Formats: sequence, structure tokens, C-alpha cells
Amino acid sequence: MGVEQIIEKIAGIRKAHPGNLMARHFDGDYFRGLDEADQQRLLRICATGIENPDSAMGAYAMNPGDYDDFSTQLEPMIRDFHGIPARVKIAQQHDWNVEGASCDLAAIDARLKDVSMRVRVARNASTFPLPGAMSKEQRVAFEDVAAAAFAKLIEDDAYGGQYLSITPGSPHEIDSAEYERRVASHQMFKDMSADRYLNVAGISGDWPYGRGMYVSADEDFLVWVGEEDHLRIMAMMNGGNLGALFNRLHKGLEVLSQLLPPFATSLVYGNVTSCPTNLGAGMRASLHMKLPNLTKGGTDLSRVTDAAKKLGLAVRGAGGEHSDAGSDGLVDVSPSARLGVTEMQIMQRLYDGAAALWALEVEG
Ligand code: DAR
Repeated sequence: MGVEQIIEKIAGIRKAHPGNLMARHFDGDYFRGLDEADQQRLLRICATGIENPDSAMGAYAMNPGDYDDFSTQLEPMIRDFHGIPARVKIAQQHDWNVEGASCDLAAIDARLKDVSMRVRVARNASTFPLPGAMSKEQRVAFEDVAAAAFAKLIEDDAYGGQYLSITPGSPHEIDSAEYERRVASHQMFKDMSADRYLNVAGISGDWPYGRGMYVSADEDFLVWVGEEDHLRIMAMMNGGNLGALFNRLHKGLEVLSQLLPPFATSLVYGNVTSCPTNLGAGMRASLHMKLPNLTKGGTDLSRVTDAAKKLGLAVRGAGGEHSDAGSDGLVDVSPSARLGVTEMQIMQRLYDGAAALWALEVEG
């Protein structure tokens, strides 16, 4: 397809799918001015949003440098998603100090003392392409780097555990029954080759090679290898103390980062991630809340989604992205913005948002 045809196709997507941020901000004159090699690079970044017009962001970076190399195209999309006006300088800060913050969910309501809580950060090694541009050999080579780090982490009293690979022939390979059991328990990620957005971007390529998960002995600290980013490092607990959850993750992240190559970072965007929606803190913090009144028994998410958006929160089914709510109204609630907010601010936004949604739920 020629340059003009591409520009025309994206203009059509912009009209039909105004929520597609790549199409909304695609700059045809900028694209025309690129040399052919850079045009091809940018099209690879935008391919997911062109082939999947219903995309929300519609782009995935292929290399950490893409955010600087194509900032004319990518920065407006990033600012739009994260709600950062053009006049505001983007400079990601980090603050994990949750001391003194409100983080006890039971203080909102005793019925919130035992909810499923999860917080994860995305990290990519600076020494490899991002997942969308990795070869099969690079995916397995990175998994070997991660497995070597886990071999040391296993010795740590607080984070010791085991690495489970789904790479055929890996010394850590688990069988399909174990894989399915780990997916069912929400510990392991689903077959990525079923995700059309990731398929077009190349992020699910060579499935299942180079994929696996580390899990601590008490199963509250996990690391996904080879999902949408090189690593998804997470803490997950049932309970009501968000501070304990964040501290569990933060300490584990600090221990693990000493065992790995340097992470890809940007002076502007902080932690560099495949998806622009994850830039900055690279953090997704979420709660599973039962909101049967707000969701009409899980049949209608419109009211809870509108209320959550006003609180800076996103709502999805408890089964992960693109899943439905439970019949008991079980939904996954998480702060949307990850760039220009610190880790502690994300936690506080989750806590305050949960309190506000719960107030709407109980008032009926
Ligand atoms: N399908 C992508 C998802 C964007 C946000 N979620 C991620 N990165 N897992 C889209 O652009 O709609």
C-alpha cells in the first residue's frame, strides 16, 4: 500500500473509530516527511491500530528508542491517554513510600477486608528489542537471562520460589495441565496468540517460546516472562491492606533488579514499555470488587464505568482485559493514568476510588 493510501486508510479509521488514539493523532504530513525506513518502522508501531480499528491506543513500541525517535507521532497519543496537557512538561517521578497513606480497605467498610488485590509493574531489559520486535532466539535468550536471575532469587528468604517455563524443551518446562491450573488461578497469563491486538504487533510471536512465570513459595510474588513486556513483576494478595501489597512488590522489585540487566528507561517517560498506556510507573494496581447494584448483577457495566472514569479509574471484567463482569458484579477496578503519577499516588487513587465506588454501591 502506498503512502497516500495508508494516510487515507487511517483517516477513515479516525472517522469510524474516534477512540483509536493512533488514528486520532496520526500526522500525515509528518509521515510523508519520513524516509522509507522510518516510514516502515512507524507503520510497524501503528500496525495494531490499523488492523484493529477498535483499538484504544492502537500502537506498541518495538524498541525503547521508538518513543524518542517518533515523539512527533507518539507524544500526542501519550498525552491524550494519560490526560497530560501539551503545556505540562512530562517528567516521571517515583515514590513508593506508602507510610502515612490511607490504605486499609476495611476502614472503608468491613466487607472490604478480604478482597483480591494485585499490583504489577512492567519492565523491559535495555539489552533486547521490545517483545514486538524479538526473534524466537531473542525471546529464548531473554528467558535464559531471567531464569539465571531467578536461580539466585530462589535463595532469598523472603522471595524464594520456583521458575515455571512453557518453552518446549526448557529445563524448567511444565506440562499443559500445570499451565492450565496456573492460568485458572490467575497466576499465569493466557495464550497470547488468541489476542488479535498482540498478534498484529508481533508481541505474541513464537508462542509459547520464551514464556514462563516465577512464583514465590507463598505465591504472593510473581514474575511473568515474555508477556506484553519482557517482565511483569507483581504482588497479589487477598486482604485489605494495600500498603502491605505495595511493599511486598517494591522490595521484591529491588531485589530482582539487582540480578538483571539494566531496565529500559527514558528521561521523559520513566519506565519504557511496549504499550504507551503503561509508560511512567509502568504500574497497574487493581482490586476485584463485588458491585452487584452498580453493575446490575454484572449485566451492565455502563454506570460503573462512567462513575469510575470520573475517579480516574478503569473497569474491566475480573478475568482480565476484554473479559465480562461476574454474575455477582465482580469487576476489576484500577487507576488509568500511569505516567506523571508516582507509585504512591496510584495506590492512593485506587484506595480513594474504591471508597467512592463502594459508597455508590451501598446507596444502590
Ligand atoms: N488492545 C490495545 C490495548 C491497550 C491497553 N492494554 C494493554 N496494553 N494491555 C489497544 O490499543 O486497544
